[in-house]
Amino acid sequence: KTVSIVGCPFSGGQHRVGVDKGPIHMVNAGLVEQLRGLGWIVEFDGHHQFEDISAEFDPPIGKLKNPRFVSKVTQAVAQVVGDHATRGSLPLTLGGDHSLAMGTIAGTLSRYSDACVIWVDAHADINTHETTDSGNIHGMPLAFLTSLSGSKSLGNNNGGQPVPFSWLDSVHLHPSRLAYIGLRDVDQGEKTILREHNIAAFSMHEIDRYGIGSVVEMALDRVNPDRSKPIHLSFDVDALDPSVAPSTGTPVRGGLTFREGHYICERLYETGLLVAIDLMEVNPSLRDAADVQQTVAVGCSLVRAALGETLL
Ligand code: DIR
Ligand code: MN
Ligand code: MN
Ligand code: MN
Repeated sequence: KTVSIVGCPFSGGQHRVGVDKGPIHMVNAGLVEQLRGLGWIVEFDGHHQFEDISAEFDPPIGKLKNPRFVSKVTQAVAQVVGDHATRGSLPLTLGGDHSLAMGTIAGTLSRYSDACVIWVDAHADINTHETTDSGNIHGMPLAFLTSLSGSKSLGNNNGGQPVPFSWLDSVHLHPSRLAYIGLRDVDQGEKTILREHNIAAFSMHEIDRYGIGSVVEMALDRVNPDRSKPIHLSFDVDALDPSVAPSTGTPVRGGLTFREGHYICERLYETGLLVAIDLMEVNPSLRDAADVQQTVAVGCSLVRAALGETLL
């Protein structure tokens, strides 16, 4: 069993500097050795170098900020993740902001067209080009993946260059293949989308009511009833309570406990169906050194749980 670490020092999907340093900190904290300790063959040949497109050449399209840069980076990530998956290795993508999941999930779908997605986050990240308030693309990846947004919604003029996100036009994650766990800061337009598309969404309210054990089974029952389809786990560290993972760009109180976060990862590993993992939005520039160290350590620990670390 081989895991391929895809380090993505990218922050163009949101405005806070520092989230691009998340993957470097996680690797420096010893993640490669930790995963080898679990019996994995670990491939890691350095973090990805993304060719910058400066703001001057990347003005907003509609409300979307840095559209060309995000499109270019996520297209490259889709290729890398897809290649690892095709070789039979498990891609582990370290972010970086969550717009990267456009690339990771597109990559997973290129190898496993029937894959489902478990999205663990305080936020739904499914704003469209129309519903987004912030224009930050890290709040939008699922709209592009489900084709609620696409290059066609961005017009057809990009100075002779392909319109951003045209590479995603052929990618369609069906909304019935998506389940959320941990939501608690969902925009009004996103609530409408979740309802209209009948997307499986388990917020902190459901976790309080049923407990995390039941919620994970309920989520799997919706997207993977026979426990037979490949699973892509996309984990935004802000799903955890800010007391557990303080160093992240958009913390929201009332989040997952340390154990609830780890339980999700442990249970998904246990299914034997995990084919790709994302660990996103660790920002080592926010809060003090102890908070950063704690957040990075929790990120590594979630990854270990998703790759088979057990308590006994
Ligand atoms: C908000 C915040 N819904 C937006 N999203 C965040 O900008 O669209 N996602 N922080 O992780
Ligand atoms: Mn997110
Ligand atoms: Mn989030
Ligand atoms: Mn599409």
